[in-house]
Amino acid sequence: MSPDSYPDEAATLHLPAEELQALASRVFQHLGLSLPHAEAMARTVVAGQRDDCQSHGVYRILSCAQTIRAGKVALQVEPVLAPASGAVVRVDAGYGFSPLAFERALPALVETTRQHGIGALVIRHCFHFSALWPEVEAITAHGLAALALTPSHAWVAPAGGSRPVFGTNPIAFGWPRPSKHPFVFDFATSAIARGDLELHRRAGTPLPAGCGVDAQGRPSTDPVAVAQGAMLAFGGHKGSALSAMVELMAGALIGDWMSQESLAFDEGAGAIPCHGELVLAFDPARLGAGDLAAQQQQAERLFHAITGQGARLPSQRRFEARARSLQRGVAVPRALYAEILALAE
Ligand code: NDP
Ligand code: PYC
Repeated sequence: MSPDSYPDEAATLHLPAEELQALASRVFQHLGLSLPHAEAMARTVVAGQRDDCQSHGVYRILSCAQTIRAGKVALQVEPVLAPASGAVVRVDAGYGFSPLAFERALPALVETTRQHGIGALVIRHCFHFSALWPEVEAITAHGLAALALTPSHAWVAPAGGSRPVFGTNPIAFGWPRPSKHPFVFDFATSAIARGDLELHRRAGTPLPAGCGVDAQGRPSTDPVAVAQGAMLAFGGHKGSALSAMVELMAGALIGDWMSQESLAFDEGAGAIPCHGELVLAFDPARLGAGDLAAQQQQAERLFHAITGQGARLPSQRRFEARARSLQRGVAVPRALYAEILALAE
């Protein structure tokens, strides 16, 4: 869904991932973040850029900078991990950015999931700007399946309506595959992610049809008009219901804000959303009938039935981009690189 805004090789830099990581961390520290936050955030945005996820790659440094300027995010706060309670792991991000809270809680989530067969990680009070696939992928690296949900800001109208209620509310799922990249999907429940809408606005290109309505409720492909009106859920009433589920499960269920509350807290500052996240993990070795190899073979038959007819698995494009980035360096548009460098000055 990204606008094809970076096709020009002459306008693109290729940087080793380590160099981009060092730059992103330096910028975040210059903006006032503690070293652990800066490093965790840099890992997140560099992973997005490395995997050619333009709306959640290093472009996100600009929206994080805007969020910091808005003055609401805690820059030095240490996430507080509560003692494990049954299968539930809780971490309070203290109104800091989310990646450090996830990283700090991951070992406890893995341990509790191995113990109980299922684990729930509740992250509360975080500013959330990232894609969810890095999180579910990190969980699959431990041989566990994972599901992650989070609200955002109320930008999306329910099916049949024209006023924003839902966030762009992503859902990500990961399934571990021995000796292979995991099966991972991760998508907004809106027809287009807000990050991609912003990239269309920056590039001056229209949105695909069906992504939003203007302030009068008329269908529009103008990103500015849709930002003033409402985005639409993907798949009509089905995406709309999934989006409501995300609000409930990663908002009301965990006692944190939903997208309307996040937007109200923003008070027009244009900062990234502030709310919670729910991450569920499942241990196939504990939930199955005791033959893990058979379970894995069963899953592989499904994947083969997909790829065997020429269809691709989700994340295949991303993993191919990752391999290219590791070989040639991570592609970054020169103009974006200059904007990021300017933030370090
Ligand atoms: P896309 O529509 O680009 O991709 C959705 C998924 O479908 C990906 O896993 C993708 O894999 C896969 N896919 C795409 N095309 C095909 C195909 N032809 N066959 C099989 N699989 C396919 O994602 P979105 O634009 O909806 O979301 C982009 C990102 O935005 C997500 O990472 C999401 O987490 C993030 N986001 C974050 C929010 C937040 O609040 N933090 C809010 C909303 C979105 P591949 O990548 O390999 O193409
Ligand atoms: O792209 O919709 C989005 C988004 C919201 C918060 C972070 N990304």
